[in-house]
Amino acid sequence: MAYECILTERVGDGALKTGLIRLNRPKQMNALNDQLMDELGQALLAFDADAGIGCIVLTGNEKAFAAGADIAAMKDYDFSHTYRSEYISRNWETMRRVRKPVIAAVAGVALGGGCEVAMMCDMVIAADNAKFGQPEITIGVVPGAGGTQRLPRAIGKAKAMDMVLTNRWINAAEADAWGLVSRVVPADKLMDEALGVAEKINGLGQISVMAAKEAVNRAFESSLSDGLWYERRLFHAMFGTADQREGMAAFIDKRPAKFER
Ligand code: CO8
Repeated sequence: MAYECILTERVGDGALKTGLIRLNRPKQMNALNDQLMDELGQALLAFDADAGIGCIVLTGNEKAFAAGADIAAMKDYDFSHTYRSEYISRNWETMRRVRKPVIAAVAGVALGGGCEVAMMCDMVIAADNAKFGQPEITIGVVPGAGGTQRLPRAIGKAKAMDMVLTNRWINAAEADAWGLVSRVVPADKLMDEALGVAEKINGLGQISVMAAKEAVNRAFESSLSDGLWYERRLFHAMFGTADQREGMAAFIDKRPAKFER
């Protein structure tokens, strides 16, 4: 499939590959317009449905993961248009449907919708030059794709309010300390690290990987007792898989496991 605003490729040497998606509007700092978000949604769903792909890595370029929603495109929208067309949810919710792990590799700015897209991913790996912010308040709006909801869950109310109300940007070290990102690495090692993490996950049992992602995400959608019940049911279900038998037998036999492919 030919895309105009993103680049895609399959990466890796193992039986399961990584689906790599690069946001590719460099002149606009990867500002997110409808076409880009439509293409991103299509690419995510295509990799998710591809039995040869274990993990997806989403990245930008060295200056920008994404500088937010495309302001030039949305400046003339009115309430009627945004409401009727369900601006944002038409193509911004796709990430939630992806069952395989999605890793954001963030260098440069992740602002507004860019920060929100990173937060939709399952893990965020940041280059040491990464900057995160929610500047919507400075252009007369509020975050619209999860900034007021996922940010406080990630870093707590006090820090989230600071970022959302004052347009405070944080650097990679702060994002790491505050729990917004999983790891920080030197900028020139970003893709090696993200693809290495993906490759590690690709080597595991796919059913348990998808179930683990589902269970962690459930923690944000349910009470503790419901979440614990859900986790326990998934744990029990794993005993119906060949990967459970192989994984445990391999441990006992002191050999690498050969999971189903
Ligand atoms: N939209 C459109 N164009 C952009 C955007 C953007 N968000 N960000 C940068 N650009 C363009 C600039 O207009 C400029 O274009 P040109 O060369 O034609 O003038 C080019 O990218 C380079 O930008 P700068 O010259 O400004 O480069 P600097 O290095 O000086 O600054 C910054 C880079 C810091 C990223 C700066 O451009 C900036 O502050 N950008 C805007 C950041 C912002 O406010 N983002 C939030 C947008 S609102 C949002 O994301 C709401 C999300 C809600 C949910 C989703 C709804 C769809």
